[in-house]
Parts: sequence; structure tokens; C-alpha cells
Amino acid sequence: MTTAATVEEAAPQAGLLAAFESALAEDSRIEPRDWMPDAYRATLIRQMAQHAHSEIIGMQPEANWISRAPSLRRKAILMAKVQDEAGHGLYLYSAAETLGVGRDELLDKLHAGRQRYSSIFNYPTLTWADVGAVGWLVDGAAITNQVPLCRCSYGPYARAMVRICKEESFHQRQGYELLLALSRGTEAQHAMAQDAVDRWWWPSLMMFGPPDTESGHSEQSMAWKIKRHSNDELRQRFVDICVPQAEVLGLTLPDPALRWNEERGAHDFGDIDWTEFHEVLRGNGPCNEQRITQRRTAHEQGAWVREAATAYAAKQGTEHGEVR
Ligand code: BYC
Repeated sequence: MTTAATVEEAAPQAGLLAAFESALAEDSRIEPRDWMPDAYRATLIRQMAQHAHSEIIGMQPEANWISRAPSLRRKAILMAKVQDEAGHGLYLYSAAETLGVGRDELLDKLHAGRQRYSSIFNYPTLTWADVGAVGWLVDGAAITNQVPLCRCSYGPYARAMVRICKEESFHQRQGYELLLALSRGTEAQHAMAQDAVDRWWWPSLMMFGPPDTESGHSEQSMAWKIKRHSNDELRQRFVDICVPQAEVLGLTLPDPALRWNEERGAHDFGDIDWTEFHEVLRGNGPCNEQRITQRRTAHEQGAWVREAATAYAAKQGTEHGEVR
């Protein structure tokens, strides 16, 4: 039964919802102090946290090669890239904080296995060529997915993505250039590059998420203009971008079904092994255990830094006469 009191409560709520919906319709940004539906906030927290976690876990497979980079130039580039990933994590955790969740809380959830990070980082980087394949394919897939996020309806996320995408495009180019050098190198180097592409191609396609028919969040996220394109649309775009790039590289994409479809104006490609994707999401990928263990250890070992920073901030506050 609707009472007078519930009608009164519902009226301002309806006004707020209308303001939120008209902001979306006008394509203007929702900002932290604006009213937003709880489910919109929760969806953003889930996606942004998963994204931030992916950035910091993504440091591991590449950091694995810093000490073995084949030249000073390659080492400097790789170190800069891995540092950039840490920075991307920071932008994203900060953007998530504007939704009312602290970084500590999000990290606790990651460490407890209650929030995800991208499936792609559960694969090993076995050879130096993997650094190239990660740059070309993983960062390439990331850019394809993330450029539309620069137009995400939530302001802080959209703005963080602008800077992240600029840096990601440098990452993608370094990977491409590295693979090109290997592909045009000795026979053994070419084979190493091909082997890396063979192993990273399919997992890169999985980064875009499940097919549209199984993507539970897409429809609502697209209505809210958090996502601008569906998982399958972006995956198709990525395949179409990669095919001519692979030709220039002189490397073969490991999919016999890959061919241009004149009618669709796009490439057809083979079936993705979704069982593998779901196994990785369930924690059964080749490196899930290793990645999360290393992350927890790094967090524990960094406790003294957080304590020192807190003590320093408190001291600064006291010296300036502030009460904290
Ligand atoms: N891995 O309904 P769906 C980077 C989950 S960082 C794991 O389609 P949504 C980089 C999904 O969370 C790359 N889980 O979901 C860093 C959902 O789980 P629940 C990270 C995945 O959110 C360092 C379920 O499957 N990029 O590039 O609408 C070095 C159903 O999926 C994955 C981002 O995070 C996956 N691949 O769409 C180099 C970008 N895919 O809630 C590079 C931002 C799906 O049902 N995120 N799931 O348990 C997004 O754009 C979207 O969240 C996704 C998924 C397209 C990934």
C-alpha cells in the first residue's frame, strides 16, 4: 500500500533519477557529487576495481623480464612501461575512491579473491618475445577496449582513461617494434616471435569478455553509457586491426579460419575456447596461484611503507597545528 509518507519520499528520488537520466541522454558526465542509482555506482566500482587490479597484476608477467632484457635500451623501455602500469593502477584506484570505496578495501577484496582481474595475466611470459607479444596484442586489445571508455558517462573514469590510453599506445608500439625486430632477425628469433604470437593470440581475444549472448552486464552498462560497444563488437574491431599488422610483421595469426568476409566488411575468425576462459576465471589458469600469491606478498612487504607514510602525514599535520 502506498502511504502519504512513501509518496513524499519517492518524489525527490524520482526527480534525481530524471536528472541522472537526462544527463545520460545529453551525453554529459556524471560527477562524484551527482546523485546516481546504487546499481550504477556498484557497476562502476566492480569494473573500475577489476581494471585497477588488472593494471597492477599486469606488472608481474613483464617485470619477469626486466633483469633479462637483451640491451640497456630494451631494459629502460620495459622499466618505464611497468612503472606506467603502476601509475594506471593509481589513477584507477583514485577514480574509484570518488565513488566512496577506499583503495585498502579494494585491495583486500582482490587478495581475498572477491574481485577479479583480467584473465590475460594468468598466462606466463616464457620468452623475451612474449614481451613483444604482450605489448602488441595485450596492450593493443586494451587500447581497443579502453578508447571508448574515454567517453564513459562517469567523469573521473573517463578522464583517467584519456591519459591511460595515451600511455598504452606507446606500450603497444614498443611491443610491435620489438616483435618486428625479432621477426626480421635470425631464424631462431623469428621462430621465437611466432611462438609468442601463437600463445598470446587466443587469450588476447578473451580479454574482451564473454560473447554478447553471455555477457550479463553489457546491456545495462551500455544503457548507462559506461560501455559504449559490446564485447563482440570490440573483439571484431581488434581482429580487423591485427590482421594487416601481422602481415607487416611477417607473422601468422594462429587461426586457419581467419579470412576477409566481403559481405560483412570484416574478418571471420575461428571459435574461441570459452571453456578455457571460464577455467581461468575460476582460478585454474596456468598462473592464477602464482599471481595472487606474489601480489599478497608484495602487499605484506609494503606494510612498512604505508605505516611510514601515515606516520609522516600525521607528523606533518601536527607540525602545522592541525588535529587529525
Ligand atoms: N577477465 O558481463 P561481462 C590492461 C567477467 S588491463 C576476467 O561481459 P563487463 C593492461 C566480468 O567481470 C585490462 N573477468 O562483464 C594492464 C563479469 O564477472 P561477474 C583490463 C572477465 O564488465 C597492464 C563476467 O565475466 N581492462 O589492459 O560488462 C599491462 C561477465 O562479463 C573478463 C579492463 O578492465 C576478463 N577478460 O565486461 C597491459 C577494461 N571479461 O561480475 C595491459 C575495463 C569478463 O559476472 N573493463 N569478465 O562475476 C571492461 O571493459 C569490462 O569490464 C569487460 C567485461 C569488457 C572486461
